[in-house]
Amino acid sequence: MKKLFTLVSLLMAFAFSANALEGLKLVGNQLCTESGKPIQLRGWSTHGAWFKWCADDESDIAAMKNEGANMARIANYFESVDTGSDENWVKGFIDNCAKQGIYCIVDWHVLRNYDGDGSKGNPMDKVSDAKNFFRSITSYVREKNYNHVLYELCNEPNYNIEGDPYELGKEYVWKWIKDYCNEILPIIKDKDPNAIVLVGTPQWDQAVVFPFLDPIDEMGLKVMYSFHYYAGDQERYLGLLSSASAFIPLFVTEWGLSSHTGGNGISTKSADKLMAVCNGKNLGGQIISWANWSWSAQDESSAAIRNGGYDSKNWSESGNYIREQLRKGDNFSFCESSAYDGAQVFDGVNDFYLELDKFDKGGNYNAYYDFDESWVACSPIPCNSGAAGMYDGIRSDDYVDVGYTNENNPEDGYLSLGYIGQGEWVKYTIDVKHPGDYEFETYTTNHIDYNIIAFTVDGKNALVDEDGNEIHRALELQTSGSGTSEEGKGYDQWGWTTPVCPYAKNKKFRLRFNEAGEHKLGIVFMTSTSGLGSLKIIGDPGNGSDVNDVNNQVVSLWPNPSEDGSLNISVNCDADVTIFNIQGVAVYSGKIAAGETKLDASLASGVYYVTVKSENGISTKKFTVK
Ligand code: IDC
Repeated sequence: MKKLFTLVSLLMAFAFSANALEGLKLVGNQLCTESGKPIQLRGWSTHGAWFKWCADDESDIAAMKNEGANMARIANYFESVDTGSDENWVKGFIDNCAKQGIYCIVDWHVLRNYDGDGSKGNPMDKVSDAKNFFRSITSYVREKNYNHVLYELCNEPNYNIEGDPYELGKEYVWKWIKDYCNEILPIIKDKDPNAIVLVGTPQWDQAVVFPFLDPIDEMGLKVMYSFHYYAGDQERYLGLLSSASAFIPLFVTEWGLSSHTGGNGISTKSADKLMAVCNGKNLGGQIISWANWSWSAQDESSAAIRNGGYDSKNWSESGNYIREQLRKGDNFSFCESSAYDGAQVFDGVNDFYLELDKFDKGGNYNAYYDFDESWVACSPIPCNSGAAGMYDGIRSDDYVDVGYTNENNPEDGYLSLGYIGQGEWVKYTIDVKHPGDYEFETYTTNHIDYNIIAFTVDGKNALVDEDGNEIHRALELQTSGSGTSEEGKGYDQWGWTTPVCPYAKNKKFRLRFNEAGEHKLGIVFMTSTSGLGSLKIIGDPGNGSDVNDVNNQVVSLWPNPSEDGSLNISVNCDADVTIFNIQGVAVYSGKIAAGETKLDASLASGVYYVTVKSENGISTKKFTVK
């Protein structure tokens, strides 16, 4: 039977050999084909090499493809639990994927340190083996001129202690990963610089805040970050994927329908939620690729195949669930929400206080992501234990937990967000009258939580530092007053504070609105957070008077559209000019004097924003290059 299948698939491979795969690239955070079309890679991960009988010749890859997969992940375990790293198996697998015309991920399967104290998954422990491995694989890929191979540098770096992803990853694991990337990325850059590179995140690929809180040096490569999910017992992490999607390119390089042990039955409800997030219901509107654990006949619920193998159609429940997902093909659906009670108006001149109870309409997954539709205990990890609609009458059909900052005297305070779990986000429709970068403050308590917060405008990062750069895209809320941060205390002590970045403590941060008009402002909680009373966006009085209005100082911008990438700009005071592309990346910056200036920025065709900053303020205008 297997032979017949092999013959048929070889014939098919021959017939379709003209179907060469397109290379992959990133457009903003979105994985796309070379021609710029968003693509979702879907399929299975292999088990370790000791189960390679399920993934050792071309018929195995053909069987995956036959079920609708366009990608396979090769889990190259490299330590004593199995037969060790098997480079030849990996190379053969790469060849077979090429023949079948599907993409593949080469995964250096960091799991734990078997030689050390048996607990920590520090990728640096085996860095010289990893370097040899990636040198050999990238050389092979280059020699064969392949463009279908993605590299996953380290499966699941971890400290092997259950708990909050931020706290535990903070001290150790992200530093390990950064050091490791500094060793491995140059090897990839040398031999296969156009490949997609997948970088693991702390706490078994769940602490996805680090890449945008404290970014690595990506060395100009196309880097995406891994997230892992086990439906049986890890639903409390799903919001992290949903929220991080607005900030970084993500790839679910491993997920199972089982619990994280690989066993304990399957949880299709939780799996459905992951599929919805991957298919576009996430803050960033990102289409997220995934690989399911596992393509094997291991005797555990996560395995796709039962004894007897796929050619006798002996699929497991997990296998059948994945086959059903694959059969659906592209099945995308994005968040939709609308203003609760008209847009909240920020005139750009006066300080603006966001009314937190007036989040958008549209419900969970659309207007917000709130983990606990019903109460869920999730000890020992701090997460959202609040009841939906904490107070009767306040949006009680929704799950966002709204309370008062002053319970004894509600009039004297704000309606606040509370019981905030990691990965939750809330959207507000806000009408911005003057574009620009604005300072802000938050009304916070004396908290005990980790309090990492981020902001989006229209699903993209909105945080810039005082130099206008988007490097650190998450901040830490500061305690109010001098209160204690002991557990259970300080929740009722509120005050205005300015969030700071723990990795750039002296920098000031601002919220950027590129254009006037209605926008969706997203407030994003990347860790558990004790409470948010209000957000104050500080107005710029300069925006109010005609004399100081920098908008009026831009006499004109022409031609728009520009034909050749150059642009004339006319201002009546000295100013700094920065041009951003549609992804928010600065592509030009310089100083101009009052009067007319021709900017020769040699811009490629596309849509851009030019920001003009002078001592009087800031203004942003949109233009197009043909
Ligand atoms: C598990 C396998 C199991 C094997 C074990 C070896 O399912 O058969 O005995 O590895 O350590 C991961 C890992 C992945 C695990 C999987 C399930 O990346 O190697 O596979 N899992 O426990 N992370 C979370 C879950």
